[in-house]
Amino acid sequence: MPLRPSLRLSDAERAAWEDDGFFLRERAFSEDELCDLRAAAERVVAIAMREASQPSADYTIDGNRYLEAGGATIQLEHRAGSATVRVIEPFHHLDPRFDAVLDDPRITEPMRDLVGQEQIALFTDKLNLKRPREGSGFRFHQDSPYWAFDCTHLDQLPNVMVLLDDASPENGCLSVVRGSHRKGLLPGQEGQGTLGPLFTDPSAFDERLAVHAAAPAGSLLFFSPHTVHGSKPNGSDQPRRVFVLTYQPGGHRTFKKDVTRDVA
Ligand SMILES: O=C(O)CCC(=O)C(=O)O
Repeated sequence: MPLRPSLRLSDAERAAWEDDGFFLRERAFSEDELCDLRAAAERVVAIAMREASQPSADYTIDGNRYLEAGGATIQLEHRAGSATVRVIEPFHHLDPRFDAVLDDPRITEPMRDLVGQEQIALFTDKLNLKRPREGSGFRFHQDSPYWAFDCTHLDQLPNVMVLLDDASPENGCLSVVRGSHRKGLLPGQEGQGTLGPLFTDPSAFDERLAVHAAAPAGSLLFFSPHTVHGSKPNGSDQPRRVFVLTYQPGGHRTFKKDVTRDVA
């Protein structure tokens, strides 16, 4: 008998991955680890804000502001004039705690099964913050269209979202659409701004199949690059902080930088 249960996929998880395009592992990280990770997340935000005072680029797309600084793309909150950070991609290089988490077996063991290879590498990493009463929503989309021009192994880019706070519909947890991954890349929206084509055409999936990925802090949501997902704004007094890691077969460069970050 093994001393601890295998971290690899169970039959039920494999079936959920194929049928639904996602599955959840609740409370994979302990409260002590979460304290540590939340503190690291806030250190990353502080570094990003400091770096953002001298960005190498500062631009607006469809009304949202982006800064290139500290080796990352920093997206600010959508409210006009806000200086609050909404997304940092990539972010793991800004704190050693996050570089270490990339090799955590609770993440990488299931990822080897989902990528379909023993040797895996990081593809991209995002810190997504929704501050109380300010955190903005994200319309339904797939991740695969964002990556389609830069990657030839689109079907081998599984995501894991690590919840740093309890996530609920009130604080803007992710919604995932059951079975929406099955047809691969879906059409985007026309006439909805520059980024419109990256948001999934509502007639291409059944929104009634969307479920809230509400779960306690420390939980892991694994989801396919083709799974349609989105989230509502944070209307609550509680933060909703997460980070999302995307893996790929070993030996390939990351999405935003010409470096390879193989998993140990
Ligand atoms: O932060 C969120 O709720 C949405 C994030 C998301 O959809 C993404 O990073 O692709």
